[in-house]
Amino acid sequence: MKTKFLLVFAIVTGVFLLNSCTKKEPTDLTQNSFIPKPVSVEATGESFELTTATKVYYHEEVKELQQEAEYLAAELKRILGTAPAVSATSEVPRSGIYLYVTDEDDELGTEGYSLKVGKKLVSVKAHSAAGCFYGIQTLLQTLPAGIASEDSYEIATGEIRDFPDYGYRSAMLDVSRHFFGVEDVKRFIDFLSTYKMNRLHLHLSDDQGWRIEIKSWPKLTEIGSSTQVGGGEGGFYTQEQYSEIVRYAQEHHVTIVPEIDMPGHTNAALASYPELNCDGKAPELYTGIEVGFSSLCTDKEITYEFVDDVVREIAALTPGEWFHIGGDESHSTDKDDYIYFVNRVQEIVLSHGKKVIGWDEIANAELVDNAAVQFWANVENTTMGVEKGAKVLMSPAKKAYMDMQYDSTTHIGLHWAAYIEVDTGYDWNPATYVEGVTKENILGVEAPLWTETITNMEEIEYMVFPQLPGYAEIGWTAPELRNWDEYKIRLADFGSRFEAQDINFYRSDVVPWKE
Ligand code: TNX
Repeated sequence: MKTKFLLVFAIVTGVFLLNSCTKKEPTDLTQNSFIPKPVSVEATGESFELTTATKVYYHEEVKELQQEAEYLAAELKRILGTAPAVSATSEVPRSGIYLYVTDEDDELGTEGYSLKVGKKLVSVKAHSAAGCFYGIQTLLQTLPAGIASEDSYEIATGEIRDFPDYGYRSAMLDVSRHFFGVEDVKRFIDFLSTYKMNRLHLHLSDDQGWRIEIKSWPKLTEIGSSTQVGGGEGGFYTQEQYSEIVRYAQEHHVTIVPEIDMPGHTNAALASYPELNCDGKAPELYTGIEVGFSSLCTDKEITYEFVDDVVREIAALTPGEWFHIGGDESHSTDKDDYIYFVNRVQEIVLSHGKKVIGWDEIANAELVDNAAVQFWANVENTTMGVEKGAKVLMSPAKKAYMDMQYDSTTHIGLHWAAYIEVDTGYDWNPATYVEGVTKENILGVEAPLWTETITNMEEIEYMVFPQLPGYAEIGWTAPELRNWDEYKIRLADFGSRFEAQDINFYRSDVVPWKE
């Protein structure tokens, strides 16, 4: 009798235990970790079952949504092992995942979205394809990061409503000090878009290398691209390759902002064309890391013909509205010459249909309408820019420079501005960081990665993770919703995602990573 009872007991507990192991149903959407943190998350206590039979639908009136639906299907294939079917529909489906665009619900704005997870239907609603793409990113964060391990997953039901604090959320990659090929740039774009960043600033020229083909000035790449810091072989993008980057970025709702740094940081151009030098002599190519020694000759007309050709060719390949003219650290250009040069170059940029952005030093010139200054170090320049009517892109070197070492033991990176641990990088508010520069003056936030010490993708990853998700959150999530102690817990949950994506990240001691 007793043994029989024990046996029944064992079977019942066994079945119960087995059940609770195989069917883990998450039922509280608010327990998920999202980066950037959404505006609001409400749970409704049930779950949606995602299986290999789940279909992805998009509203047929909005053709661009096909691309978003296919993107989602490809991501789900990574997780489920097979890609769900994608189809256009004119009606709200009863089950599956449904993407649609509407002009209702003003609060969402151009890039916001609402993600509703019901028991049978997941719907992503937005005003634009970009908004749907961001809803998809959030949906993907409710699922495991990795490769198929089960053939169905439960997603907790509820609603997420979300929209960004700033419209310009950016990172910069310096491809001049060390050159990075198209595939590396695409991976970098993946990093940005996963965290809802929407601009990639490419630093395409500097003393150490000219990195984009200019058909009217072919020696820029024949000579000027042939090396890099440390003397490696360098490289450049053909115009076709640059266009491929632009296209890939567009598909991920990222706009490329090209930078040609001038009048300083131009040794590679000066070495390629002697006529751009005041003394008519080409300097040697440069592979060191000093700054501030080179300048285009600001009183030769050929300089402006050169700038006009370069801006015209790049602008024609760049659908985005901004052109970055650099303008930093022109220590070997006389101040009046600098102002004269920046004034003329701004007009050239406007004549090719682009808006002007430059490092904070350009505020010393007369700024054209709609110009933006990028704050990196100098508060006076930045407030002068604001007084002249410019918007500010916030990239304080002490907070947002991804090439700064985490601490004195970091084996790559610089520390001229600061050591930037993960908490230091996260814990600041762009709208209060510079006295006199308020939210209304700010275009957005950018985290630059300079590459004097960074030579390959693994090193990029180490400096960019886990910092980049934090900068993305600073751009997306309003400051009243952010605090480090809560963020670090969410960030810790992302460790397994970084691993699944094979990202070589810095396991900072200030983040409570899971085993
Ligand atoms: C300053 S930031 C520079 C760059 C360097 C960087 C290294 C800026 C506008 N100029 O030329 O690469 O420091 O951190």
